[in-house]
Amino acid sequence: MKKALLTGITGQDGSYLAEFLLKRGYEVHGIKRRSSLFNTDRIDHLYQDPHTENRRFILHYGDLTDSTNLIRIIQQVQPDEIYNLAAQSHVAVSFDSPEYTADADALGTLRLLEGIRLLGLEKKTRFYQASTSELFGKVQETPQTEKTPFYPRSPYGVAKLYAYWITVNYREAYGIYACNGILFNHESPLRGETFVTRKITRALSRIKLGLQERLYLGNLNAKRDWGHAEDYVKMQWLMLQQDQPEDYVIASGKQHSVREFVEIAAKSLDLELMWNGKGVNETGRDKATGKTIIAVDPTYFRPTEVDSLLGDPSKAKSKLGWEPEKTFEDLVTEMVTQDFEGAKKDLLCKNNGFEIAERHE
Ligand code: NDP
Ligand code: GDR
Repeated sequence: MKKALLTGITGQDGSYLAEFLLKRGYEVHGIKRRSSLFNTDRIDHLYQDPHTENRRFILHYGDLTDSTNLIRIIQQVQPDEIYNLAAQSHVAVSFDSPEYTADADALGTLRLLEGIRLLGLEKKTRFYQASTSELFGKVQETPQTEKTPFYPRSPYGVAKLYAYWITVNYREAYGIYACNGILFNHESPLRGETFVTRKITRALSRIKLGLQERLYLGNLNAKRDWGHAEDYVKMQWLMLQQDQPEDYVIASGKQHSVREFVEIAAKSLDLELMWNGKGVNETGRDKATGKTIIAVDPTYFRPTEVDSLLGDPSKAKSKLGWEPEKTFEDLVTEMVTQDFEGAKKDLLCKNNGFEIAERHE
């Protein structure tokens, strides 16, 4: 039985990948951080009681900023594959916490690779690094391929640049089977609530049911290449199953703006929109038309923005057989459907006298 060790198992990709690997018969080990509240919502359906015999889903406390702890876990697990999915993954937050982002995202990757080397696992343990389209940043050519030069535009992007190159370096220097998946934005109903897609589907669902007044966003003109996380984690696994370790762009090859995402999500909820909030009354709807207001709040602008990303997944198509199963429209529908169901539950609680927490950024 193969053993996989996942950092970031409590995140969006960690949850999908853990499920995927369990279905393929792996013993899955995950590193979770200690937190004052439960942080395992996304993987609770996979949980196996520690007293279960032959359990194949095992969690370890750990943190990417703590090398001795990482080394101890790798030593204990002796994994065939490590997937480094953990990161301070929010680009805007990286401007507020640049040093922590560098520690976790850049040095965290080094700590894992050093762990493999120090424990003499160079020939046994394969390593996947969650690299990102944010490496392209201020894009030098469109669409972006594995050969497009990097120009990161945030402390997050710069930290991930280090992680990208240290992965390449350990592959070349020590012969470790190590790969970078340069993944473009991928979303799902499990996406964190403060990333723009989930923020939109959640807010519009709540507006539809009268639980929220309006939606404040930043740059509506930013364009992204959005895919579905469930499709993308399969590629993370496939990258580690090849004869030779290589780096791959994973993208849908299609692009939409934030504004378009709002429009499509609103349409699926049958909501009429009005942009910019001019002439609004206090309910967040335009006085004259009653339409839902989307207002721009400069708080959400980034000091340096990545305006436009579009990936070319040709290499992954030809070498890994990349063929995503879900379209952009499937993605939006799935996210809206789930968030609308969540909003309906909140409304039910509210109507029956239970308080529901207002959760915003
Ligand atoms: P999430 O933000 O959903 O998950 C991040 C995970 O990392 C969480 O499990 C989080 O734990 C954990 N984590 C954060 N900091 C630390 C730390 N210091 N030590 C240990 N664990 C930590 O990210 P995604 O699942 O969306 O993304 C997975 C990876 O892929 C990330 O590295 C991201 O940067 C990268 N990526 C993501 C893309 C996307 O579009 N989703 C595209 C390209 C790359 P906790 O739950 O406790 O917060
Ligand atoms: P991104 O994702 O920065 O591409 O990083 P995010 O969804 O945060 O932003 C996408 C674009 O939308 C614009 N935007 C807003 N973004 C947020 N979060 N909130 C807003 O209110 C808002 N309004 C407009 C942003 O300016 C940006 O242009 C994600 C993360 O998952 C990274 O970890 C990953 O590496 C990259 O995708 C690929």
